[in-house]
Amino acid sequence: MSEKCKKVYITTPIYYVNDIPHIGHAYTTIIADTLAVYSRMAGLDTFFLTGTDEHGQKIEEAARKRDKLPKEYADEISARFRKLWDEFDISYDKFIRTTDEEHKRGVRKAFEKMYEKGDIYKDTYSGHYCISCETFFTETQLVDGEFCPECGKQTNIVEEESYFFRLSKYQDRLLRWYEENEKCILPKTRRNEVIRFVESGLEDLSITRTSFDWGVKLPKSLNDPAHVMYVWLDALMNYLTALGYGGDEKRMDYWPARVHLIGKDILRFHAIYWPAFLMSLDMPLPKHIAAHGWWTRNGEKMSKSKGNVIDPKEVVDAYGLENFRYFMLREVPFGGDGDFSQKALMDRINSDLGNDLGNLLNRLIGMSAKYSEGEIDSQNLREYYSKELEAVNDSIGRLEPLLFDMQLHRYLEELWRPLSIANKAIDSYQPWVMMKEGKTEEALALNALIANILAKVAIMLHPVMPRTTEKIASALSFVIDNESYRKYIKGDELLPKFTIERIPPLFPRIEEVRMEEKGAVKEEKKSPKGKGSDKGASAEESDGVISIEQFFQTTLKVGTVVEAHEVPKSKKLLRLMVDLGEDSPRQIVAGIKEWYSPADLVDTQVCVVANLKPAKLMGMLSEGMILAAKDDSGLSLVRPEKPKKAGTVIG
Ligand code: ME8
Repeated sequence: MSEKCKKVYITTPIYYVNDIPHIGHAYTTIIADTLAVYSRMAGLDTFFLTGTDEHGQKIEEAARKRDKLPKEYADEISARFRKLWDEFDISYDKFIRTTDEEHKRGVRKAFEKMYEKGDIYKDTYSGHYCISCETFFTETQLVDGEFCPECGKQTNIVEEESYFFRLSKYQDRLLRWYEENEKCILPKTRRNEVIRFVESGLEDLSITRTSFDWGVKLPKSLNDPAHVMYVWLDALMNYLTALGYGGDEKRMDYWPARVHLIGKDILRFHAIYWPAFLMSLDMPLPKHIAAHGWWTRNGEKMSKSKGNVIDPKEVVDAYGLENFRYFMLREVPFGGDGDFSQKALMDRINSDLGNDLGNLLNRLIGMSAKYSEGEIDSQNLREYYSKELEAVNDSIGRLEPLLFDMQLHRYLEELWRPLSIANKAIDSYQPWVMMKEGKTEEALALNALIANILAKVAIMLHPVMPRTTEKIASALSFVIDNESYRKYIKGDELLPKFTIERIPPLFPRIEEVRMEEKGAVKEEKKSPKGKGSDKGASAEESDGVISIEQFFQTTLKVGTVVEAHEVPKSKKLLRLMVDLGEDSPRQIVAGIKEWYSPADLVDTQVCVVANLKPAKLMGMLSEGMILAAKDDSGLSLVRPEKPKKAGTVIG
């Protein structure tokens, strides 16, 4: 790592509190923790941030479904994340919540600054909004004209007054940044993707909403209480507010971030919006935005409906926290997708950890007990094994850059080379033969070689397996800290004379799977929503397959249109009054003006989603949604084949 950068700021995404933590969250957090532990050990002043993202329509709805207030619900889930990270010994320095007052103050401050700079303006927004992804899409981005290109869910047409951020203004500066900073987005293939996206043109970004309430209010100076901030502006700002931005500024010297760790699903927000916001705030840009791939289970997407979502706690209880950490980092090249299977996990534990590492320590304990009552002395090591030592040092020297380039699987691969040198040395020099032949000095020097290799490996493996490596170090009579790192990794020192401690095997062999195989649904049911996507693998998703109970959560009714009106200034919307057999007709605003005129609709029947949360479109309340089908030839309303009484339930 460059000496210039003495302060290291590492972040995870802040996780949505609409669902409980799962393996994907654990993965990001474990990578970030590994980097943080490493930089602390390397003597760098490190600040590691994680937390929860608690605002937005998605959370408001998740809370309502459970009959809770959003804050009450957010408190509960946020605490579960925090508890899990504590149980997992995650060494975060701060756990931020977007409902924290200091955070909200910082976000408002940033908004004010961008506004004063002329980067924010007010206009009317009309677009397709996906609540699940909290994102607007243009018509051309939608799948089949209505489904979210990210998660496949139905989008809603939203037309409302909004503040916009001049994202388009930053297009050229962003492109220059990607070009001049080869490693700003890792892995590099992702950088190319981002460049192509930005080159295709950026539209200004709607950054406030009026149709719900659960968010950060605008600064008082704008005097516009109807608006709350777009959840992504609010969320991204956490990286700055956690350092005191807009408040005491206490930790601002950690900025810019060394790395924002994220999953590939949220790259666009981090690689485009976030640097543009920072440019607007005249802040330096992060060094790396590193996007990892997606975890599946036994080759299948994880989803609640299949019941195959992996609870990281369950894996850890069954196989051990540090084995799990090692597996996740070693199994998949960073950026690629990974598959979780118990077999793969067991193989890694039994083979890499048990055979290559654990057995080496056991062999050393056994040999040194036999030949020298456990005493290990490095004094003759260089004389007999300088070639091996050099090869080991070469390998160790290649490691650090791999870590901060996020090549974590290669880091571990390279770290196993010294172990293989050690194991091979025992097999080829056969110390038991040397002892028989009276070459005691050589045999004891070989033990010292093994001990020194184990010490170096333990130090470099420490960020991945903190406790296990502490046990190895303690058996070898040293402590893993900046001092030992400087002596044995950066420097050329060898372990002083010591007596090895006998410790029980670190990686007892695992013969049988320890977790029940869940959700062994082999046949992938075809999603009616067309394209699936990355986001679909997260725990909250259902891949489009729902139970009959879930279907009946939607109330569909036949309605009779009693009035239909154009909406002034809107190209897309019509305002209908629909009789659903209730006391009075409901007002429904529908985006169907391109295909129907008001006169076509009056006295006809339509099918209505009757239990949808009322939404405001262009300031008008809409109390339901009309069903329609759209293909290349246009849009048609879905209607009962024969007239039915207004209010008849469909299903
Ligand atoms: O997106 N495999 O939060 P989120 C690997 N609040 N990683 C996965 C995964 C999987 N199957 N599923 C989730 C948000 N992740 C926003 C972030 S940041 C300013 C705001 C990981 O709870 C991955 O890191 O949906 C992904 O980016 C993150 O969880 C998304 O978490």
